[in-house]
Amino acid sequence: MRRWRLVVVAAAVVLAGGCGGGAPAGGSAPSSAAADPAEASAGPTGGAASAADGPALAEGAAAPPERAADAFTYNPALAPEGTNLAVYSTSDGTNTTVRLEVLGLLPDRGYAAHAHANACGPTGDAAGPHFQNRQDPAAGPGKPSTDPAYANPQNEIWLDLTTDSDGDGEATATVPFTFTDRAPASVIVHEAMATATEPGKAGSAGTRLACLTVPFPKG
Ligand SMILES: [Cu+2]
Repeated sequence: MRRWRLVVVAAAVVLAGGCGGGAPAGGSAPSSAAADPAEASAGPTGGAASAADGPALAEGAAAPPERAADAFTYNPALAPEGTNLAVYSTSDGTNTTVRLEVLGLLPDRGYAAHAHANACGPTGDAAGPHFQNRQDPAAGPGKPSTDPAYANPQNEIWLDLTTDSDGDGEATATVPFTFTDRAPASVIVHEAMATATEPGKAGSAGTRLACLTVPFPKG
């Protein structure tokens, strides 16, 4: 927790400098300093702090596919270019905690988000289906899992969040499994404001707005 006090000081300096606005387009120092006011203002919620103690597994400012490397926006109207995405993950050997931090999405809006099976690519589809710990045998290519027995936030990693007035937000998910020879490879932010849970629609969250490739460690 000591780190957070330093971070708050750094954030205060940044804000005093009048740099509280949109997402930084580049440069790791400003983006990491700006990433932390959201963290500080949201406060410690549950296991969020423990997932934050290490470095981000992946972080990047979203760019259109023709210029993106690891962080993509497929819809700049809803996920503006420059939106900063950062993902953290820790495991205690039994559970896995994943945190998503966003900076610079639209303000005061819900966004559904999940860990997906594949890395990001030129289109949102490249990331494949949601990562599932127990894979739904009824799902397959072009046929997403919509059975709540599999498409649920204990078997998948759901990171739905609500942004603040600056468009910043975060979500933390703790799931009762660890990664094996299979691990997710990205986090997708969707158009829907929350992930559906009802049978036949479970896991659905609308079009894919943004994607961050994340090298989640395999077990
Ligand atoms: Cu998703």
